[in-house]
Amino acid sequence: MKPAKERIRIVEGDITKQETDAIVNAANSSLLGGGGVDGAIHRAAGPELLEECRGLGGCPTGEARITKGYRLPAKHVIHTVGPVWRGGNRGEPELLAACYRNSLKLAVEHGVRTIAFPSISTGAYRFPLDQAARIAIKECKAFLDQEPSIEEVSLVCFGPAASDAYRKAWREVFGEEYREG
Ligand code: AR6
Repeated sequence: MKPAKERIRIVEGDITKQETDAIVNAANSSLLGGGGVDGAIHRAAGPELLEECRGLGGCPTGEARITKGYRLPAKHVIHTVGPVWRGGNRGEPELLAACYRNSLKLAVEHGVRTIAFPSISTGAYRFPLDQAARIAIKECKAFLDQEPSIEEVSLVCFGPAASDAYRKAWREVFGEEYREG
């Protein structure tokens, strides 16, 4: 098994374009669409995605649900609901960590080998980016250390500020610079 640090990538771009087995959506608990990355995923996937989501009956914060990807390059969409930042003392860090863990668990159950995550909760839900990036990398590392079936996790950064924050968090978690490739 390759070490976790060789199976996690930091990429800058649009998650709807990722050609991974699954992409993760930063949804809200209704699972009926919204703005940000959720809006972009629903637009790119087409109306069948909303139809399937209607049948799921929502999703609590910290949990995850899976659907097909429809018109997306990705075969599956894993919808997870991040916490709204309310100052950090309402269980937000643990709930965000649970989003990564539960999404990866669902991915394994569905035979997903490559998966792309957006920076959950760091847009409309206002989770501080530096802390969220650290949680994302730490949780992906811990999961991959225990689970050989996931070949690649892409952490998709929407712009250079997010990409810088993830690189900084990488140094904190792995104790070395992030290297492409
Ligand atoms: N590809 C990758 N990342 C993106 C994209 C994209 N196409 N578009 C935005 N981001 P947000 P949240 C980044 O607000 O904070 C929705 O309305 C963005 O820069 O999408 O979890 C839902 O329905 C940010 O870093 O999600 C919920 O109501 C990150 O994605 C609520 O927003 C997350 O920002 C969820 O809020």
